[in-house]
Amino acid sequence: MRMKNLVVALVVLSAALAGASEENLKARREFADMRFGVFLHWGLYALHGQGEWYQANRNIDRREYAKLKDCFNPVKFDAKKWARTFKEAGVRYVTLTSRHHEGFSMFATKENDYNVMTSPYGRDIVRELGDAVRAEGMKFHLYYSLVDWHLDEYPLGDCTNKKGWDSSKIDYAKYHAFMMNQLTELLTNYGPIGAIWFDGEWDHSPKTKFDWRFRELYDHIHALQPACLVGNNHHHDLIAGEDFQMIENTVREGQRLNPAFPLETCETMNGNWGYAMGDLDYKTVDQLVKLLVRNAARGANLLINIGPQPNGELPALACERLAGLGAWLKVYGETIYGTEAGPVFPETDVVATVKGGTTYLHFLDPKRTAFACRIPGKVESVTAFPSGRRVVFTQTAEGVLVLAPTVDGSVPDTVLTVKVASQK
Ligand code: FHN
Repeated sequence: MRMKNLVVALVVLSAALAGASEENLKARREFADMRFGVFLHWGLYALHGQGEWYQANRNIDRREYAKLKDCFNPVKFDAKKWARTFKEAGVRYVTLTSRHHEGFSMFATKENDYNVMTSPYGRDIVRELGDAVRAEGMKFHLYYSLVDWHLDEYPLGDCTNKKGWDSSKIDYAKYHAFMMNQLTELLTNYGPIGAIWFDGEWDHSPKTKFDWRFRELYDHIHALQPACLVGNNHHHDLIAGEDFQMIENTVREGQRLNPAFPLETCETMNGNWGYAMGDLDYKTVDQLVKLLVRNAARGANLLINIGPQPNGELPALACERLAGLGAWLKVYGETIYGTEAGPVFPETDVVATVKGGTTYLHFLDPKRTAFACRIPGKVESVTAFPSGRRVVFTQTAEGVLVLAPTVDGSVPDTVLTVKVASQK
């Protein structure tokens, strides 16, 4: 059975076991084709300009921290402008923190008043961004924290800031109901949500065997929106009810992955998730292109993170990098979107993506002058991408393809298109 058929069979089998709906399976396939998303970590923490863990890292009393709500007023936020920036960058979906560990909701929740509607800004950021993103033809996903550094009911975990906590009020049943209700709000009031991205399971170490009651959360999401994908940043194998796997920071050799499920890896564009005014150490466009290509070659979407500023603007450096990625994708997108993982060439800087009978070889080292690799099937032609110029090749009886590629040092990635004869 060919690789693609095997993957499809595994998807159908695992879906049957997990009871995934047709809409959900379709959404998984579409998600797997997207390859490029933007992650947005935005909340009260932007006001400090020191990342989203500021409250916990500095052990700030949560009642003092909560006063930031009265200063949240990102007057320069323009959802349509953000959405155009992402669209131009070739982004296919946007994942926004609806509520991060600090507990502040970026939407009009009725569950508590620690939310954007009671801040001076008083506008529903989830609604505005969701509408704008969908209007540009992209999908809208929501990050949702399992950890809450504000609510008394949240059961203190290993990483939780304990200052200002009344631990006599801890009540997971109540907190679980709070999450269920907020998920109802998010999945009934904001149009189609492409995915819910859970984060924070690691706050309770496996030793404590804390029961998050995930299945109830997952089933609730699927009951409200069957096509909404569920992912959980728990850093271990998928559990029943999850629809995609995620890895924080790039996929590495030897990581255990389940080929039956779409894969996403998230990465910071600088060194922080939330806005950090002291961190201008952004990856270059060249590095970001390589990251995107390496992820695609492993069958993963890249979810690249930006921390929006407290005034409501995206950092200029982030926009510049997005524009660079967009310019690259306009030319090379065909070799990334809708592709699958290609053959692996260990210990080389050459990676591959595959679409049907076409293999795209990506040469990521500008100094490489020759290359030999094993390509499954009989090679019919090799051409430079995008020029279409013919490249001389030989293929041995053992199926080894020998090339003398002209690597163009002025681009981050020299691509060759290898067409393989269809197999009967
Ligand atoms: O604690 C969070 C962190 O702030 C950020 O949201 C990242 C994104 O993957 N996830 C957690 C750390 O694993």
